[in-house]
Amino acid sequence: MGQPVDREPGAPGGVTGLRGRLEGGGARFAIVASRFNELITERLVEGARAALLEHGVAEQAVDTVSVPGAWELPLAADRVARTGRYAAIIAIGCVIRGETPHFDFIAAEAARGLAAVALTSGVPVTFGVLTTETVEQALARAGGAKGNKGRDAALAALELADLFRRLEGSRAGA
Ligand code: INI
Repeated sequence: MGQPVDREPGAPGGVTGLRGRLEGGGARFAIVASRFNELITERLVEGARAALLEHGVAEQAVDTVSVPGAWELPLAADRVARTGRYAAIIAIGCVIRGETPHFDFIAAEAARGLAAVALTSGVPVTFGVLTTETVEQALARAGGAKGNKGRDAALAALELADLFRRLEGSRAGA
């Protein structure tokens, strides 16, 4: 018998609900982070790490993998997913339009590539990659007035990891 499925009654139309909890104990997580715009990405990494630890993940259960830029995130995330060691991967990066005419290519390929890794591997890959017009907008989302997108991505990773653990614990017809 697997873990009991948490069914939430009262959803519209009598549909039962299933939602992951923010409980990371026992699971391993990887943070795959790019160093480009490192002042920003290191804050996103710290936000992600803090969120994981706050929700029961052991310090030794968080591995951080560093790559040069957002372009390299999908391939690195793919390699990490293939190890089979992680309940979820948090991708961290920062692409700022003002700094490159390549913005659209880098931002779009990072997003497309990371989504593809999640779909092909089945390992949740959450998106803590900022795509902003200015450094100020990025700073605001890296622990400033607009929160910390690294933290948000870690919370999404915790939720999906628990959701999938629960789904795997359920049985057809149960
Ligand atoms: N990488 C980023 O993560 N953000 C950027 O804003 C950026 N800019 O501006 O060019 C950037 N470029 C590097 C790129 O991701 C690769 O690391 C590089 O092209 C080597 O493959």
